[in-house]
Amino acid sequence: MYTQAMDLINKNDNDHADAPDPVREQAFEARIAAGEFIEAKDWMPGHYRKTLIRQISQHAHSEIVGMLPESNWISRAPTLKRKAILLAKVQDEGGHGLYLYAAAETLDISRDQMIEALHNGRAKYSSIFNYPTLTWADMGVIGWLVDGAAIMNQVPICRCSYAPYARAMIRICREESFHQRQGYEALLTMMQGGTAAQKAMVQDAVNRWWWPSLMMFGPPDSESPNSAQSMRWGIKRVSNDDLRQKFVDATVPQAEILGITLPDPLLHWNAQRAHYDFGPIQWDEFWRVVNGNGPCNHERLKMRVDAWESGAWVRDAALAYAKQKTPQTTAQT
Ligand code: BYC
Repeated sequence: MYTQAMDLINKNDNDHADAPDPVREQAFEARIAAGEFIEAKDWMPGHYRKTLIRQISQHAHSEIVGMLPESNWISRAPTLKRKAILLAKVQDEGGHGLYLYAAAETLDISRDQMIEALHNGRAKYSSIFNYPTLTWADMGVIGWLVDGAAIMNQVPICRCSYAPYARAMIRICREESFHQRQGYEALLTMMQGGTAAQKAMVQDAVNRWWWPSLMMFGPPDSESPNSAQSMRWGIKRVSNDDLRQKFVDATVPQAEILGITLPDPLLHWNAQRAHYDFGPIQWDEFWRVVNGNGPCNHERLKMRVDAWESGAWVRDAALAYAKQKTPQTTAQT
């Protein structure tokens, strides 16, 4: 069984973790420098713990909010096969959210606290999920570009210095890889055997998702306030700009095979750098979306809050049932 529960925080050890402790801090930094993994029961500086809670909980929220744009298309999938694949993918994303909430809980924060932070706007989730899914081709493009960007970003996190997060990411990345491939295969089917209208639908979806996918990697390194410390601590292993470049380099040849045009007139191979150059990203748009003013921010958050409120009776019933069951179980063991 997959669990994070074996590594519970040693409360006494971490109660005062946020207070400066130069001796322990030095030992911690030495462990990080030696490439050791940190477990939940180990001492860690307060800032390391807070940075992890911020990143892991935002990652978990992204998975859960990320279910919404795709679930919109489950009932409209063109074939039974595509419907089964999409259902499985959306279900996987729910699972990813749960692994990640469980990983964050090892840092002494409750799931209710994290959900509350999402609902009141204190916690972020990925900018990409604030764009609408207008056609069936969006399902293929989300798999190809959005999950493709997610894998590029998440594979290095499998080596994150915080072991419970790293372990969760190993399983998530395996599933993300299937997500990316099913998206690419759906697009290939439309581009190779589809009608002119279907091909135009794919091109339109690529035009709308390309730039927001590049924004997923976060602001440029020079404007990323968290990167330097997160890289030093091995929470992030590769910088925002380097991951973005790797993604562009990997994606351009795939676009050529698909026969679509990426919507960037400045995109070209730079032999000197041995990388693709690409045009400027509209960072104003990125910050607008991150700060709550994208096309679907309001709708996405409302759906999450409504689902939480209308599901309250299920949580209450499950808790009441568990309470009723507990003495009986204890008596039997
Ligand atoms: N959207 O200093 P920076 C998925 C925020 S799940 C919104 O570079 P950091 C998928 C950032 O949080 C995709 N906000 O931050 C799911 C920070 O604000 P705070 C999610 C963003 O943490 C279902 C501020 O901007 N993946 O792909 O060093 C289906 C400054 O940024 C974004 C993860 O969460 C953004 N795009 O680096 C399909 C992976 N970018 O927190 C697919 C794990 C930046 O200081 N997370 N911000 O208020 C990471 O790798 C890093 O957190 C990031 C940002 C690269 C995202």
